[in-house]
Amino acid sequence: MNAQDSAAGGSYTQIRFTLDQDVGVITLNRPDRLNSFTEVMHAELARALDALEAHAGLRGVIITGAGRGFCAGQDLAERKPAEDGSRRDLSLMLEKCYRPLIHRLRALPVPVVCVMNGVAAGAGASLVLACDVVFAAASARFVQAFSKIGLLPDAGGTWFLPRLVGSARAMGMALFGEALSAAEAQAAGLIWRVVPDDALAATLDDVKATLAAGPTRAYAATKAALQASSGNTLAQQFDLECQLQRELGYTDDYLEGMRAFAEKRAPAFKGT
Ligand code: T3D
Repeated sequence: MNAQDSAAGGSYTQIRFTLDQDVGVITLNRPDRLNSFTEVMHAELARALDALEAHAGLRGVIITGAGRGFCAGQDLAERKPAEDGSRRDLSLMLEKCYRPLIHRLRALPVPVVCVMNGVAAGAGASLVLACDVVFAAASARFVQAFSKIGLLPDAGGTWFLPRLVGSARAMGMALFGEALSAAEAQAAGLIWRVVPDDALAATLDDVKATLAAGPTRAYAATKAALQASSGNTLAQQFDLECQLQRELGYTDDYLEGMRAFAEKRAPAFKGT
């Protein structure tokens, strides 16, 4: 194991994981299966998350996919019907793998940015929606594939979808499972920005540089406040804003931001 492997929590076979400039980049890496989730991939994602959570000074995380797909959800080869017709308890994998993955990403105190290179289906679509910001290639598409195999959206899908697009659109997407283009996803409020396919790699580099140089504590507070808002009254949210802004007012980055403004220069944030 080399030094970089060690920082990144060892070596990986179904994801690629790098951690440099205090930004983690996770690339789902089973391109011939459209990066669908296996138990091995979940275990590797859990290990990458261990490394991210342990990394002091972490400033952001980016998730993307190798090849033409982002993630086609659960690997259906792991769900081949048994010869004897016996059934399986699908909640087991949700509890063991999907629940911790989604919750850990949401709880990271840094922005988690999805750079969506291709199709996202089933739990792969839920993974996209669990990210804080999504940049999608113009050719990427979303498929709520669950109804096609007799299931409901899971991995948090029924929680994210109506909050992002409203219940009418969420219901249509979930029931009919039609593909949504990146442009349609943006118009519906599912994602932040669509970029030309040939600009996606540069977008990833830009996002990485932005996160590495960003006001990390302000990002963390923004993430916490926006996540809390859907369960809060306006008064509770105001209280939270006061508490978080009080804390940010004492940070080095706020002082630097004020100095940079007065000196008419770009701020050099340190994330502290
Ligand atoms: O534990 C539990 O089971 C509960 C949790 C469930 C969570 C879930 O995610 S359930 C939903 C699972 N996902 C799906 O149902 C999506 C299945 N895939 C598709 O509908 C389509 O492949 C896509 C819409 C994603 C993409 O279509 P397209 O035409 O661009 O590609 P393709 O030709 O269908 O797929 C390319 C290859 O990837 C193909 O293999 P081949 O023919 O080249 O050998 C295909 O079989 C494979 N592939 C695609 N999705 C999966 C997959 N292999 C395994 N698992 C997949 N999910």
